[in-house]
Amino acid sequence: MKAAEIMAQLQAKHAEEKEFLQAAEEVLISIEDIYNQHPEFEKARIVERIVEPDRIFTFRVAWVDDKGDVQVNLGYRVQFNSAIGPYKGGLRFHPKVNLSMLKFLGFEQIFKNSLTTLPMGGAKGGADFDPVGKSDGEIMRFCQAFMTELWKCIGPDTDVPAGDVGVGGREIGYMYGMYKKLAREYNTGVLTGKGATWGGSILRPEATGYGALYFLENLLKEAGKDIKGKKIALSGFGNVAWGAAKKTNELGGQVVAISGPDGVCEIIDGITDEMIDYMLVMRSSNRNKVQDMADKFPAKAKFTAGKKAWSVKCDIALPCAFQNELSEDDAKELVANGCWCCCEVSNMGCQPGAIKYFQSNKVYFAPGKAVNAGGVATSGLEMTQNAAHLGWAGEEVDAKLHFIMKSIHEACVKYGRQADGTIDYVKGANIAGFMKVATAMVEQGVL
Ligand code: 2IT
Repeated sequence: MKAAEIMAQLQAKHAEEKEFLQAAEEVLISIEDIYNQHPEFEKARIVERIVEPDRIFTFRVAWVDDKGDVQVNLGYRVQFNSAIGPYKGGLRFHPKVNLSMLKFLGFEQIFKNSLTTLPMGGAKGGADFDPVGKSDGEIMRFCQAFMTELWKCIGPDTDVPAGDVGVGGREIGYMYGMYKKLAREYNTGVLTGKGATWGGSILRPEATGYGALYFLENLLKEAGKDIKGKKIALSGFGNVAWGAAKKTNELGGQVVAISGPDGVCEIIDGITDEMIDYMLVMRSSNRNKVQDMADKFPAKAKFTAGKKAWSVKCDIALPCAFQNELSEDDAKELVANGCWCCCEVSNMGCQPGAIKYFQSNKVYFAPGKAVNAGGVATSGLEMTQNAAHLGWAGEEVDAKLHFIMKSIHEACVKYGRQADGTIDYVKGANIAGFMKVATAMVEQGVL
């Protein structure tokens, strides 16, 4: 297999799908050498098959807004790969959602889910619906309309969606309600990220951020370092940034920045628990403005319009918002300001030029599919609880999450250790995730 040749074919076939091509290229370059040491992969054309989804559903979502006007959105579910288990992955509601975005996210999910140690295939879905400024009633009607199509594609043992950008506990609740009504099936395991009183994992809301901090702890330990007193810049203020901020405080780090589409809030003397709680209020307001934090806590947060979190001096950068949110110029600014570690918590949060710049400047860098896998891993634990009709205490879920993040870190080290002793976490994560899926595909025949 030659990564460049496969990429040329993909470019020709899917020229418009920039994000998907970016995600595919990173994986193909990482796995090229090890793939070519396995003739059984080449014989089974694993790479040609793994880059095409099993199937894609697209559908119209029509709903009525508060003014009585009809709105029309596009809904999707990309079922990418089922080699190691039922399809699993989030739903994203965002005006920029398109097939390229969901194919990149579904593709990433294959390897991420494989890294979790749990049996889950890869999928992603969503809609080009913009939650900003929508009322609770509009959110409910949209979620219900979306589910009137999606329900036929999913099921507790076939495909299990969850939240992503724009989809949290409230949306999962509305979608589950409509699923239950349409399917006349009362198995809560069809969606994860549910409310804690009706089958949700106690720790799912925190899990992506907590898992990322556990991964970071493992990375720092490997590097002979510690998180205590380190300045951490986070981007976003949504569910993922919230969990990361909570755990940073608990472990003795200091959050120095959060951000939003409107700009950055520099946090003076670290974020407080009250401010972390306020992130939830800001999110549920659907205003999407980080300036609200500075308005509420003027002595603690200084807002600058139009700037990113990467303009604030820090030791460790944690992108927690959106793909490609950290550019090569941002990486240069971070490094010039003394940043020496970056863990992607968002999916593909760093542009390829930023990753190259970090790696060539000896900045510890780890990719989203390893760092943020605690979210989907906890979804996997939620599925297990639902299938067994029981609930686990938060401590039990947390212990399992700790173990999973440690295992993911070990897998990255195993496959990413370079001749000079350093660890290429991008290569390590991609190879470790790929090997399991490729082996399963070979064993299951040509499909
Ligand atoms: O990107 C992700 O891993 C998620 N949005 C979570 C997916 C899940 O099924 O919990």
